[in-house]
Amino acid sequence: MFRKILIANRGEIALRIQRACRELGIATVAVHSTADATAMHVRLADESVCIGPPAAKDSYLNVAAILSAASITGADAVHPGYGFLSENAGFADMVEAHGMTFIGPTAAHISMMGDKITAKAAMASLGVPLVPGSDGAVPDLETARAVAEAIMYPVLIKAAAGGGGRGMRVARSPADLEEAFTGARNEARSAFGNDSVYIEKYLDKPRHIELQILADSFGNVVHFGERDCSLQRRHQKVLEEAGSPAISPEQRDALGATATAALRQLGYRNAGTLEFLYQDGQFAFIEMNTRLQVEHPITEMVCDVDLVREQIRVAAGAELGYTQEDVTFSGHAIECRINAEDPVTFMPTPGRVTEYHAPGGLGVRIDSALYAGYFVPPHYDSMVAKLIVHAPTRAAAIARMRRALDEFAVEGIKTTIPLHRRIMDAPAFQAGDYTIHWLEGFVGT
Ligand code: MV4
Repeated sequence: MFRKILIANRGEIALRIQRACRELGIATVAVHSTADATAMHVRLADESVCIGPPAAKDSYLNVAAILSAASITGADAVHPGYGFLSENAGFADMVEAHGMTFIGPTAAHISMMGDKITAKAAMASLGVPLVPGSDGAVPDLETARAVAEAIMYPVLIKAAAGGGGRGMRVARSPADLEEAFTGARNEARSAFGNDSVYIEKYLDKPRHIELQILADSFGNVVHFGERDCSLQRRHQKVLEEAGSPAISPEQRDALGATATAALRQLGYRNAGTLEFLYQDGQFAFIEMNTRLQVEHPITEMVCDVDLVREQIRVAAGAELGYTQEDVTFSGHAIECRINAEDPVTFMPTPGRVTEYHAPGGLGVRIDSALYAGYFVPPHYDSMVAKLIVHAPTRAAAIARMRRALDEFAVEGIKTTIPLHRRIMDAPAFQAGDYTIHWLEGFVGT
């Protein structure tokens, strides 16, 4: 097992990883920007190293500074968390080249999944269903026309290097195609430095459902069921549920069997998430995330598993030690992402937190690095807390979330707590009757 892990992240996820390390008896090294000198992840770590000025590109994305911090503190592994360098194959390579373990998949698997075209080709060859679309990259408008005619409009042009909705354009009819194709291509070139694009049939009312998997280095792969992440605004998830209100246990088992078989064939290891669109009773793979995700706690609650502990164990060369039959699902979990934002305009609201009181009681979990007196810096993501509830049924989880939101006190800055209260009270949410478009209609954007 590792003796010391450097955590290349900040905020709640740095704390989350520290907690797993502490329970495993592993020492922790925090890294921080000058803006985060008094942050909770620095205060609670065994050691800390300042790695640069506030801007993420100079600190949390500063590979040389992070590797130096790992070397001088004698860390034997690096956990990247989510965001920042977590899906940077070059960083994973560099960590390993410096004689340390990157807690995640191989650089080759990160690269394969980072390019959506190679990710889809790999999954298709292993029997995972896809949205109908082009066979790989679409080099020119003429090819785009032929593909669109074959799969029928509406179609979506997507960037191979995409994610977060950038470099994506809908063409509803042949008249839209040229502008969508050149628009997607130009946006992909400027956003990612890679103008490779592909085409899919546009699904108009899907749910966004993802499957959590975990693999060791011995070919053991298990899944921990699905999360429904359909409640999003401008490609930012707002609330997630495990399981999905739209999926039966039989559908979960079938999808899980297909996905785990595919990842076993690929020789994938560590944690990963397969993203699907679900519409008209069909799943279609769209992307894979090769890291721990923000919403992993809801899976932990329904499966009673510590996913970060498992990531560390398998990275250290341990076997999973259990099989799919040992994974059980109990009750329902919901996560509300609490952002330092105006709940109506969604403008970020950095500033001083003057009062802080977290809810508690049965089935309530808070993952947050907030404290009374903390100054929320303006330089990073606005998510400041995750409120997670677990209860025997979905209705009981909604009731529990409602009362936990009412207990939650964050003063001095505006947060999205009032938005989550409105969602809990919405009949469509209570019925589980929503797609990826529902929230944007609900909040009026
Ligand atoms: C789609 C789609 C409809 N049809 N693909 C958006 C981000 C990217 N990761 C995948 N996205 C979508 N791909 C086809 N063929 C609709 C979206 C989409 C979406 C997907 C998941 C969650 C939120 C979304 C919001 C808008 C569009």
